[in-house]
Amino acid sequence: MTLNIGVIGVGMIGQDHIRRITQVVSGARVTAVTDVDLDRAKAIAAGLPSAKALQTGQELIDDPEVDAAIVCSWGPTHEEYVLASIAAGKQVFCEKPLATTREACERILDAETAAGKRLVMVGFMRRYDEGYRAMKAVIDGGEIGAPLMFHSGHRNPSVPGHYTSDMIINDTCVHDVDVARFLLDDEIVAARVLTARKNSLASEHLTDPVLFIFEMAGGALVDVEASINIQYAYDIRGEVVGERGTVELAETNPVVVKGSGRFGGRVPEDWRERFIRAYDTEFQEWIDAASRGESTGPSSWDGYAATVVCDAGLKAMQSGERVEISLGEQPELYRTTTITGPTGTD
Ligand code: NAD
Ligand code: ISE
Repeated sequence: MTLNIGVIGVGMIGQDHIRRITQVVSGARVTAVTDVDLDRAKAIAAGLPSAKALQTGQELIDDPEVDAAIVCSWGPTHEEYVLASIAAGKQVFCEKPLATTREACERILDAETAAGKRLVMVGFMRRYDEGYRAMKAVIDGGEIGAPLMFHSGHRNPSVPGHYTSDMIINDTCVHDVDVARFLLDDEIVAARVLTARKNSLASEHLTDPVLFIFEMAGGALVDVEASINIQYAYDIRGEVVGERGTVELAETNPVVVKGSGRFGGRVPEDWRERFIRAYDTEFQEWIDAASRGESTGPSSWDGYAATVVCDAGLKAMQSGERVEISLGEQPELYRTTTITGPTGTD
């Protein structure tokens, strides 16, 4: 079966996912696209063999030639399209964040639990990265003992002009929040944020860099160093310190180059390059599951948890205080597939 996909929002990542569906992964094709910038949607559709440009996201979700939707529009618009997909009974892949407020995420949890089956997957692609998967296998295998600390480094060379001061937490660190829950298989119960001396290369309105610190329910500590104007490259780091050993992400280069009295390798330019294989795996797993009418991967609960932690992070950044986090009771629907399982289906 070929899964017919409709794409809502055809900006940077929407176009990258269309390339992936069309040229890299198997079992799917793009049959419809939409964007508030309709000319952009028309231009993208014109370059595809079987896609039409539609006026709105709702029209796309209702279209009989769309089996499943991908939401790649701006964060505050995600809730509307995820809810519409659930109402239509269609599988939906939503780029992070699931939604930008706790209340919006709760409305999605309520709609999905009322539907009685998982329909939503959230685009936390780090769970599909070979490095993070290998780290998790080491932790789960017990070799380093119980994990005590996780140091995460998230360095962006620059950010787009529309990036606001809150986004260092809810657009950038949201990935570290999810990967901490994934690696440590635990929920976050408190957060604080320290701001360092400001990078003079950052725009006036941005806070950069920050140290976002979480306490896990089981007592482990996580520190995330986030930089958004570090110029030199897109550099993602991670190290888990256990009771009797450590595990860390290796550099991603297949070769080391020596010359002119130095040795070195390439550091990725941006997230597209660093996580290219992770996005491919993420999409193949989603397409395979959606074609069977099933869900897989990071759930609405994972999206909700990440948004609630980021809300707390924003409060902590503004107040300078430690902020406690309570997620409330996890609905039964999500109990089998949260945190640990990017590959489990239900
Ligand atoms: P972008 O600005 O390049 O593209 C967004 C597109 O959505 C634009 O073309 C815009 O016109 C369109 N749009 C906005 N509101 C819309 C609406 N209501 N209906 C239809 N189209 C609408 O942004 P981007 O970098 O592609 O990011 C898009 C989403 O993907 C964001 O949620 C972002 O956080 C996420 N993202 C995820 C990753 C990742 O690593 N997983 C990387 C980049 C972006
Ligand atoms: C971007 O939206 C992403 O999701 C990238 O993965 C992240 O590294 C970057 O900071 C975000 O702006």
